[in-house]
Formats: sequence, structure tokens, C-alpha cells
Amino acid sequence: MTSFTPRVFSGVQPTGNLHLGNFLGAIKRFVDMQHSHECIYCVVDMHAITVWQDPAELARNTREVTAAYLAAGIDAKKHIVFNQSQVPQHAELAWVFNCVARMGWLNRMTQFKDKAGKNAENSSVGLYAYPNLMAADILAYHATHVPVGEDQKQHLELSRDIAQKFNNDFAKSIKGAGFSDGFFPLPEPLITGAATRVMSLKDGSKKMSKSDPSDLSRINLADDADTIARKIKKARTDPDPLPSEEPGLKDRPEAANLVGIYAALADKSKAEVLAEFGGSQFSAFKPALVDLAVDKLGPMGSEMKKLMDDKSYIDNILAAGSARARTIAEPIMQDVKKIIGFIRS
Ligand code: AQP
Repeated sequence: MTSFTPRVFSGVQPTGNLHLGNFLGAIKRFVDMQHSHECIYCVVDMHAITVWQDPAELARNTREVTAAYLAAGIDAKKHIVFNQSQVPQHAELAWVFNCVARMGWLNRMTQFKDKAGKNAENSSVGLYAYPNLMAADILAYHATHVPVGEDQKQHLELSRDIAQKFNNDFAKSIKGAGFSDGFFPLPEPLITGAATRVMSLKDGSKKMSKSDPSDLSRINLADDADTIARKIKKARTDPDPLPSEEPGLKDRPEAANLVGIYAALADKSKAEVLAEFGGSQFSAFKPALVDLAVDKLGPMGSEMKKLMDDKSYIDNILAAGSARARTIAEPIMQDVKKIIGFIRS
């Protein structure tokens, strides 16, 4: 098998209401990965338009996700931060993958079923083909590792299937082009930590989500300290004290969620958090969680606001990052064209 340099790629959609789930499941882990890997972090604006977006809001939200990356500690000089639509290779490779992926594969995607609901006939073709674009995002850079929340696991498996099928379908041509065995890596999902699926604060059976109509269901990264405190105080719980060990969280989704959030924010395991708070009532645990959340998220929220006041600073970061991203993606796309048999001038 061809050996690939380890490279991290991931992205967040600029669809507004960036929340604690996006932070703990993705952005916080992007920050960690940059110490050990070469990283490419994208604001996936082309994914966002699979559902209609107000143009002014899309631009604002693109800057907001960029500000969140920077405020969380991503180093845009050392690593690459950019928005997807400034790098045309994503769309080019996505078309190739539209022709590699099978309808049957996409028909199994639960996110499309959840998002389209009973309205599938009226959904955009882009929403249906979304996972092919996601595969292109990753594979346009030969990325090997993809930190994501648990909800993206199925899409990542599809990316691997697409990479594998391309490698098989074009095996002879790939060898002919000088690649010893396989052109695309099979990217590995990195779904780790205590909060890979942060749940709604109002309903422990539902994922914390940008599109939940209740703002009380989520902590937004832009929330101020008072709002964070109010939302945690109002979070749904059950009447029992916290257990001392993890099996005690079974069938207690709201308790499990708050413990997971605490653990992820404190960089501890759930077991460690329960060893500290086991036997405590929520009336004691929630104030500790408020202090921790305000301590960790407050400075980031203020930094995001500051960055958002300087549009041209953010736009320059995206322009520079996009230029660097293109220099990686362009030669890979040229090889794809050669492998497929497209004539190039
Ligand atoms: N609740 C979550 N817990 C952990 N990780 C999460 N992610 C999203 N929600 C949670 C992770 O955040 C990254 C970026 O997600 P996205 O912006 O690409 O899209 P999304 O998953 O569609 O976000 P939402 O909030 O869930 O939006 P809607 O309301 O549209 O469904 C991904 O790595 C994702 O796993």
C-alpha cells in the first residue's frame, strides 16, 4: 500500500449558532491535533448551502466559525485555515466522487433521512450528495485523519468506501501513473473523548444542534457568562444524586450528558468526574459546571467577538489559507485527472 504522510483535515459548517457540541466534538480536538500533526481546517461554506442560507448571514457565519477556530487556539500560520469555496478542487473532486459513489450507499445515510424527513422530494440534490463532497474535502488533501463528532461516523465510513472504490476502479491506471498501490488513503475518523455526542440541555435523547428552535437547548460559543449560567441552571436533570461510577449513568441521559460536558471541559474522564462528584445533588454539581464552563468558554467568546470586529483580518486569513490549500489540492487533482483519462493542457 502506498504510504501517506499523516495529515489532519476537518471542517465546520457556517450555519449559525455554533455551540458547545461543535466545540467539544470538533474544534477543541482540532486544537489538540495541531501539536502532533500537520492540520487543515476548513469552514465548509459549500456544505452550508445544501440548505438555503441568507447570503449576508452566510458570510457572517463563515467569519464566525473562523473566529472560533482562532479564538480556540488554532494557529493559522502554522496550519491551514480557509473556506471551502475558495478552493475549486473540492467541487471538482466531488463531481468525480458523484460518479464513484453508488446510489445505494447514499440511500443509507441517516443524516439525509433525518434532515430531509418527510420532505425528501423537496430537498436539494446537494443535501443528498453531501457525503460525496465531504469525501472530496478530505481526499483532495490526501488527509489521513479526521477528527469529528460521533454523528459524522457514517459519512467517514462512506469516504473510506469511496477512496477504496476509486483505488480499485482505477488500479491499473494508478499503477501506470507511478503510484505503487492505491492513490487515495483510507481516512480514519478520530472520534474520541468524553463528549463525542453532546446532547440537548432540554432533552437528553436529542443531539445538541444548531437548528434546534430552542436556544435553551444549547450553549452557543458566543453566549456571555450570564447566559451560560442560566442555560446550565435550566438544563433538564433527574431527581437522583450523581452516581460514583459510570455504570450508574445508564438510563440517565441528562445526567450522563452533563457529566460528559464537565469531563470534556476539564480534560478529565467521566470516571474522574464521578469520583469527585458521586453522591452530589445537581444543586451542587450545576454551579461547579457553570464555573468551569464560564472559565473555559468565556475568554473564547470574548476573543471571538473581538475578532469579528475586524472583518478584513479574518478575510485575509481565509485568503492566505485558501492559497496554501490550493497548492496542496491542485497537484492531487491533476493526478486524479491523469488517472481518470482526462486530457490536460
Ligand atoms: N452535539 C454534538 N456533539 C458533538 N459533536 C458535534 N458536532 C455537531 N454537533 C455535535 C460536530 O461538530 C462538527 C461540525 O458540525 P457541522 O457544523 O458540520 O454540522 P452539524 O453536525 O450538522 O451541526 P449541527 O449542530 O448538528 O447542525 P444541524 O442543526 O444542522 O444538524 C462535526 O465534526 C460534528 O460531528
